[in-house]
Amino acid sequence: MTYSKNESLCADELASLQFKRLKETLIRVYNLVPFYKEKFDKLGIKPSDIESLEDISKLPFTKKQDLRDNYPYGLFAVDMDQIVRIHSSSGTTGKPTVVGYTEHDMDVWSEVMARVFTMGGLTSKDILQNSTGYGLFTGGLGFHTAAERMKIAVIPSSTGFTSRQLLLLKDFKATAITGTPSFALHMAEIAETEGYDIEKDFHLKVGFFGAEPASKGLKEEISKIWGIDYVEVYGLSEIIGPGVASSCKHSSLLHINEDHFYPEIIDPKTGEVLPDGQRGELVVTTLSKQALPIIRYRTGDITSLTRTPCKCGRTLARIESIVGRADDMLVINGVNVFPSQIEHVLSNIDGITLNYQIIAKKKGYLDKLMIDIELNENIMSENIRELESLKKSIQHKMLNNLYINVDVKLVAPKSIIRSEGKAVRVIDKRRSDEV
Ligand code: DLL
Repeated sequence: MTYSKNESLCADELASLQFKRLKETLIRVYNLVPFYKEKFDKLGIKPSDIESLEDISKLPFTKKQDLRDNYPYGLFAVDMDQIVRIHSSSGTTGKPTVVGYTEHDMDVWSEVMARVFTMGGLTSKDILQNSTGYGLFTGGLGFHTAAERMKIAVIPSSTGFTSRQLLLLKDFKATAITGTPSFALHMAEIAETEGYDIEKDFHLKVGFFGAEPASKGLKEEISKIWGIDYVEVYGLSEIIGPGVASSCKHSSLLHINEDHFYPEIIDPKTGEVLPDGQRGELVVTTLSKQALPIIRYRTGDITSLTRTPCKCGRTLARIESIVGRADDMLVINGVNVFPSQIEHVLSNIDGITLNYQIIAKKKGYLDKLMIDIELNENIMSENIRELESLKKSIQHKMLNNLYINVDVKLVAPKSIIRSEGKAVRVIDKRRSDEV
């Protein structure tokens, strides 16, 4: 079953809808967003020069930095009185990326998310425990709005507070759950230590997981432990939030809602468009967004695209699960963190140097971020209380700026190994720690 007829259009119908929407989007950005007018003019391109979908490769890319440079509303194509929702992510230099939605955009978002729920078999008879973070992050409210649209009883439990989540799960008899894959496993672990019988105490049949990478093994484990179908959800705030793509019951590949989000795979080094089946960086152009239309957004996510038919009957192209990132962004329990953000926070603190090392590890099923930071020679203090308070203040600043808990270790000057070439700032041990 599909939610919308656009999920199973024939190739010609889809292409003509995409092209019509692309033209509207190009006219919109050219006339309403000075950033795009300038970029197009520099390349000598007018919207009318784009005569086919393939011509999209003539258009310039948009990068995360472009959103930051135009903070907060510089890339919006509507007046503020049209905006009904604002979300935002943490920023590299204190400047977050800000995304806005008109009523129409909210409608598109809840529609694509309703497609996701339909893929997982949800109907108005279901009860959904939404264990995804609410707030500026697009996850929680992205799921929530679509659940209300489908008249699903939604429990806005947000993330964290594991014992309470388990209590709700049992007593409120949720049939479906959302969250990050790592939180799903963490919950299962706590359920076991707290003496729950997962099979008897809970009523879940399906889970919707995303916001961070999960290996095939991890997904299978979650399905097995909870006894549920695993629907993978992919998305990013700059494009809309969750709901850009999701997996159906017939395969682990994710159908991309390409009637709204036009996908391309490029070579991240040359920018050249790659053929179907080849891995590269996913680039997305929004086809129906009003508030923040984006042309050829470089997601940084590495995947491949296939147009082979799927047993479910949807004709939408599919991407494989994200296999990595083209840049150095870390995804920590669903929260995006760039090493440069960490360095920015550290650069404003007295008593430490900028010789540091970031270590990402697994603690149980959750991600843990640790930072070893060299103390400044002058502050090298024997006073444990002073050091403890410095450490706490750094941890506090990290939480305020990056929205994650970081475990800080202050180490002696010159104790972090220097490398001859590029400094090794990040050690990601999560793959080897994987359970
Ligand atoms: O993570 C939106 C989302 C919320 C998706 C809930 C799914 C579920 P951002 O915070 O902007 O938005 O982060 C986007 O997270 O570029 C990927 O690197 C990563 N990501 C998102 N979904 C997946 C996934 C939300 N299924 C960034 N697998 C993206 C791997 C994912 N990585």
